[in-house]
Amino acid sequence: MKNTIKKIFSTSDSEAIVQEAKKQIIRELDVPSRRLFLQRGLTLGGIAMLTGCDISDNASVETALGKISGFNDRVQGWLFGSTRLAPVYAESMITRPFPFNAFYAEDDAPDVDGLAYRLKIAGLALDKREWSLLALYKMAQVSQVTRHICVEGWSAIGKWGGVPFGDFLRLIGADLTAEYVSFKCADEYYTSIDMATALHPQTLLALTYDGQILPRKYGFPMKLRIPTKLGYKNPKHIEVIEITNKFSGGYWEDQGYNWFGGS
Ligand SMILES: Nc1nc2c(c(=O)[nH]1)N[C@H]1C(S)=C(S)[C@@H](COP(=O)(O)O)O[C@H]1N2
Ligand SMILES: [Mo]
Repeated sequence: MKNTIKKIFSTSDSEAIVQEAKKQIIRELDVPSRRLFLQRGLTLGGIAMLTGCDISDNASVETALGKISGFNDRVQGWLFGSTRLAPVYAESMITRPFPFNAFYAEDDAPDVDGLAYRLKIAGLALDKREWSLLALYKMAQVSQVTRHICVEGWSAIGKWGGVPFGDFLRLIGADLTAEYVSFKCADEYYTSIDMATALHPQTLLALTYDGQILPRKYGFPMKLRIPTKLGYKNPKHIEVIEITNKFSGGYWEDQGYNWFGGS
């Protein structure tokens, strides 16, 4: 994003500025919203209206571009209402072996001590007691076979089991009118999601993978499995869950990935 802005600023031709801004805007939109725009006809005037910026001059291009990602979050929030279900698959379609991905190599995945582990609850919840792994395992579980889509260009079908996250949030007396739920992980990873996604019926506090206790590489002891979102919105090795009205971004989101990250 920064390089493109520099490129825009270094050109003196205003038509070139507009064209470059338009290309950047299209690149910034995720596939579903891009499709929507193409259907409705993407015009620069439309973009200017939506961002509230006149993008015909240099100074306002930066402001307009800065607003695109937030705008994209709102479009996606509207496109992917909390009732839209992700496709589910037959067990025979599970991808074996299921890929590992993280910002480090598989051998460096955190080695969390399951006995000492305590899940911490922070922010807007009535019951902020810590959870042992055993207490989590005792809760009613469901499982589902869904597709994980990574923004890096691969997807794979897997089977995750665990507690519907909405059930868990209700159980701890979370403020369901709060804007966000954010996650801190054992490996310095972090992300946050909107409350509608947290309450989505397919969003799981996942404790198992393919019928086994969640393996270390896939996020032991616990991850959030959100089949309506891209891979980077699915935090592994969760240590702290916070219910909050404060926006807190995410590991990849803070480096430019779209925050909503719908799939
Ligand atoms: N804690 C943690 N969670 C994470 C990541 C990470 O590096 N650390 N990477 C994310 C990304 S980009 C992807 S694609 C998935 C990969 O999950 P998998 O290893 O189960 O395939 O985890 C997501 N959650
Ligand atoms: Mo990813």
